[in-house]
Amino acid sequence: MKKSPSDHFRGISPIAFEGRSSSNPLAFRHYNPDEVIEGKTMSAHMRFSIAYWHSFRGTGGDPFGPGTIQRPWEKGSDPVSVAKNRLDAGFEFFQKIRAPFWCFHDRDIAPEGKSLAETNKHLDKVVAHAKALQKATGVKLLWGTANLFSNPRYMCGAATNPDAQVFAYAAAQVKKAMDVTLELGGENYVFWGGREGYETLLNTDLKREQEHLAAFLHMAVDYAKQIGFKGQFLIEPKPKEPTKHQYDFDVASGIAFLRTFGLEKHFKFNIETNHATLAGHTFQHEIETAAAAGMLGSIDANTGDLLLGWDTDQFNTDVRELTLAMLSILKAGGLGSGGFNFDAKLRRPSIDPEDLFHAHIGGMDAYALSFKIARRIIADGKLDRFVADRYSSFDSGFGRDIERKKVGFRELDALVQKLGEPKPRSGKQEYLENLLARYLH
Ligand code: XUL
Ligand code: CO
Repeated sequence: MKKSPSDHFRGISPIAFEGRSSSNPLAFRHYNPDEVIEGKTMSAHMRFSIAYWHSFRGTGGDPFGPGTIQRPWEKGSDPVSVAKNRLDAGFEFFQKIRAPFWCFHDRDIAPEGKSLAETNKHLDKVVAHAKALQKATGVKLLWGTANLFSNPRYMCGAATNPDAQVFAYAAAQVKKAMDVTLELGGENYVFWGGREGYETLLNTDLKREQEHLAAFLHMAVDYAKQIGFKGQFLIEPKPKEPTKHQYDFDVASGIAFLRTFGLEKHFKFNIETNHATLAGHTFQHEIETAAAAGMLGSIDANTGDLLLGWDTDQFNTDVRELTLAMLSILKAGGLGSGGFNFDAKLRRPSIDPEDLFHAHIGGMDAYALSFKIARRIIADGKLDRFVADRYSSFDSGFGRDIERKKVGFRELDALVQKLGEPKPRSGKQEYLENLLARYLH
């Protein structure tokens, strides 16, 4: 491992793998980045990424009180030098936690200026620093994105704003965000439309707004071609929060939107666990829906709270949920250029720099363990055989003719006159839940 250029997390060494029997809270028990599985290191299998906005910009503030989290490196003579010091601390953390990737929004890494031109200048200075840090540490950019939701100009949306000048501003911002993502070798570019939706239909032309969003995404596709950006575009669905209704509600509505506007070849999905829950789905449901359309791209790894109805962005240590997700991801052939990005934040009272390590160690270990369990389940084949057998009536005879579109209602009517009532067959859910539990415990 290359040496970190700073020493902000004093007293914490790079996290080592110590195995299941370890009781060291600052060690991995399941994630061994260097372990080789099927010719690839665990690090390359998992492609873990750190979300800069939560881990280095989130303050711990909530609507009822200010920030709490302590970040001794937040100093410097001007906002750009503070941003650079923070980035040093960030890369030190990425290295010490053994994450090969990071992700950011444009406004996370550099301060806004008085004009777009000044903001872009700030961004260029910080991006040059980030590029040097990437080179020095070997940490790479999983994806970049633009923050089109914090600045008050976007209060009524960015690409779906009723004011064409705001649309234009958002376009200019994404243009620059794509430039810097390319500059830093980003493997993907994410669109999360937190304000692309509405608060009330009383003031909203829904059809026009959706058309504008599609026009915006087409412009992004065109611009990527112009600058030679070859990374994968990803839509990150979320049903609500901050807007009452978000157009990229879930994966299924995202697929319909992309296909309606001829964008489906250019986009895949970045699926976030907590967003799935807010849409009334399981994490696995969203993964399966994207995979079925060949549009599974990347994961924003987090979870919500069972008893709270908002996006709490917690670290996920639920091995059962993650094993089911991993099963679907592995069966879909993996995430390709995507990865597992910890879009998760510390709880407000978790104020020590060390807490950032505990949080990520827990998340990484849970994912690594789930990866191994899911591989065992697949190798065993029992679950797959059960499902294959359940549909086996479509493998031959008239079942196969149905799948091959060789028969219609007339033929099937004649068949039923002959065969009579189908024999009922148990779905065996409880048996399967017990089978799953045997792999987990
Ligand atoms: C918000 C969210 C975003 C996106 C990137 O819920 O998940 O942080 O991941 O804009
Ligand atoms: Co996210």
